[in-house]
Formats: sequence, C-alpha cells, structure tokens
Amino acid sequence: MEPPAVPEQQEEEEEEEEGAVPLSMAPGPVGCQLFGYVGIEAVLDQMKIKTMKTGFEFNIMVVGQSGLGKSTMVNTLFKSKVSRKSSQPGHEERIPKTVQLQSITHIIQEKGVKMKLTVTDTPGFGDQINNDNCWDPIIKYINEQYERYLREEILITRKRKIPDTRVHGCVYFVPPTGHWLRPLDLEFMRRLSKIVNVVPVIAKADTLTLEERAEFKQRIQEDLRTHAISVYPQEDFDQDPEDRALNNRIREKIPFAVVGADQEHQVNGKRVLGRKTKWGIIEVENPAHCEFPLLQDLLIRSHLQDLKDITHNVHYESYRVRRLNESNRPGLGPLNGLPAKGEASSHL
Ligand SMILES: Nc1nc2c(ncn2[C@@H]2O[C@H](COP(=O)(O)OP(=O)(O)O)[C@@H](O)[C@H]2O)c(=O)[nH]1
Ligand SMILES: [Mg+2]
Repeated sequence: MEPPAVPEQQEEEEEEEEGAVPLSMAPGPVGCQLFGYVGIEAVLDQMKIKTMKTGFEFNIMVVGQSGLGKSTMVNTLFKSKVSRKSSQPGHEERIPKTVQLQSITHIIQEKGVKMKLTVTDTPGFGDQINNDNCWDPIIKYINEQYERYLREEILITRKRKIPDTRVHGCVYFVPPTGHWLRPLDLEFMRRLSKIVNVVPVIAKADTLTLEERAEFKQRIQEDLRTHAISVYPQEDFDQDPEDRALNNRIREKIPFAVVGADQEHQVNGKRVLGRKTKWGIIEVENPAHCEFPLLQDLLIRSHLQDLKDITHNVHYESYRVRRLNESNRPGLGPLNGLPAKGEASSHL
C-alpha cells in the first residue's frame, strides 16, 4: 500500500487560518502544527513490514458434543478457499478420529503475510450417562496455554517473541435440536466464556429449515441473555460507537448456522466444498446455503486481531493476575509459588 501523499496545499491554508490563535492556547490538533507535517502514519507501514517478517499465530478450538461435525469443520476450515490456495500442501487428509485433544497447524501465506493457524480439535462429550465435569479437560487445556505463556513472560531473560499457543477463539457447537439450549451446553458455555472468547454455532444446520434456523437462533440468543453468558463479540468490550454498531450486526446473527464438509463436488464446472444430498449439493462456502462463510470471515478476517487482543488483554490478564496473587501468598516466592509446567490449576 502506497503511503498517502502529504497534503501540502491544505496544510498551508490551515496554518494561515489558525495564525491568529496563540500556539500556547491552541487545542490539541492545532498544536501539532508546531512541527508541521509529522507523518505519523508511516508507523502503519513499519507495523505491516514487521508483521510480515515475523508472521503471527492464531489459535482456534472446536468444542461440543460428539458427532456434531467438529472434526469435519476443522477440515472445512483448512480446505476452504482461505487456506486452500495458500497453505502448505500435504496435511489436508490427516484428520484422524478424535480421541484426545489434537492440534493441527497450517502456515497460511497471503500477499507476503504469514499466519500460523492452529485448530485444536477436542473429543466430543455427552456420550456418558453422567456428564459431570466433562468440561474439565478442555478448561485445563485452555488454562495450561495461559500458564505456559505466563512462565515465559516472567523469566528474567525472556524471548523477544513468546510462542503463543493461547486459544483465541473457541467455537462451541450447539446441537440442531430447534428447541432451547440444553443445561449441559449452558453450563459448558458459562464456564468457557469466563476464560476464552466463545463463538457459538448451530451445528449441522442443513438438518433445519430456514424458519427453524431463525427461530432457534432467537431462542439461543434469549437463553444466553437470560443466563448472563457473554459470548464473542462481548458487549462490554466494544471500543466505540462504530465498533458497537458493527458488533451489534454480528450479535444479531450469532450463533451462525453452519454446515461442514470435507468433500469437493463439481457444480457448474467449478469445484465446490459441499455435502451431496438427494436433492442437490449444499455448498458450505455459499452464503445462500449456510453461514459458514460468516464464521470464517469473523474468525480469520474481520475480527482476528480483536480476538487476539481480547485474549491477551482480558482473558490472559485475569489468569495472570490470579496466578501471581496466588504465588505471592506469604511464604511463597513469586516463582516458587507457581506449580511446575503442565500442572496449571484447572478451575477459576
Ligand atoms: N448433515 C450434516 N452432517 C454433518 C455435518 N458435519 C459433519 N457431518 C457428519 O456428521 C458425522 C460426525 O462428524 P464429525 O466431524 O466426526 O463429528 P465430531 O464428533 O463432532 O468431530 C460425520 O458422518 C459427518 O459426515 C453437517 O454440517 N451436516
Ligand atoms: Mg471429532
């Protein structure tokens, strides 16, 4: 991107107009004219070049009951257009049956920017008669990543760039019952939303009619409100009215009604990712067919940096404060008080 040209003409005119105001009394923006044109926006180019050189990490996790299409969605994300053309080849077919937490990483390169995208697939829950504490392994994993980061951060000689394995977005799969949220899903999301950005989705949306999808969405939104579960994008963190207006539009559409697929089909001479049914092909990347494109857009395009910022400034920050307070208890040195790596406490 070319830096914008310096508007010299305009500046001179403005200086003349403001000439009568003593500079000491001049309000902020006029005060800048003391220095003439400063060119602060050049920092944008520097930030861009730095990001391009170092690349960045972005980590997503998929959570939900067994059989809702989580592993398929991981495949969909990696096979979709965003990563199809630019990721490292050869990893696509390696999505195994999920028996434990499993992370898959692709390096996606686009216009010189390098993103290390990691998606963590989790085993489904809900199969047992007793599902008490089924969230424990997942919450433990999320906290362990905070712990890892914290341990690097508090070292006296620390790395210039701390490897970031923290979960920036947790996609929660709601079963397409068309009714209300089940107590299990409510409780799980309530716990998750306290430590991570939760993005709920209606799984297997192709099993619901358009009316059912819309009604279910309303009910879920109502349910979340009633139970004070704050999913991403959280209202509390809107930065300004513009941000609020944009996020309000997203909040109306959440949870996205998604369909996942890992097979390609031929449609009108083009290869599309979709599910073949008796009645035709449901194209997952077609916004007229499902809301997978909205999910992908939110996560990987429009809100990627915001998800990372909230993770760092809010979720990680509260973990950090809590852990450091714990380790400052009398008799414990700040470092000695921390348990060994991997022993992070799993409860908030
Ligand atoms: N109808 C429908 N079936 C799906 C969808 N996504 C996945 N499936 C199917 O659901 C089954 C379970 O999918 P899987 O990804 O293993 O679910 P997981 O247990 O949540 O990881 C498989 O047979 C998938 O083909 C979807 O969006 N719609
Ligand atoms: Mg699975």
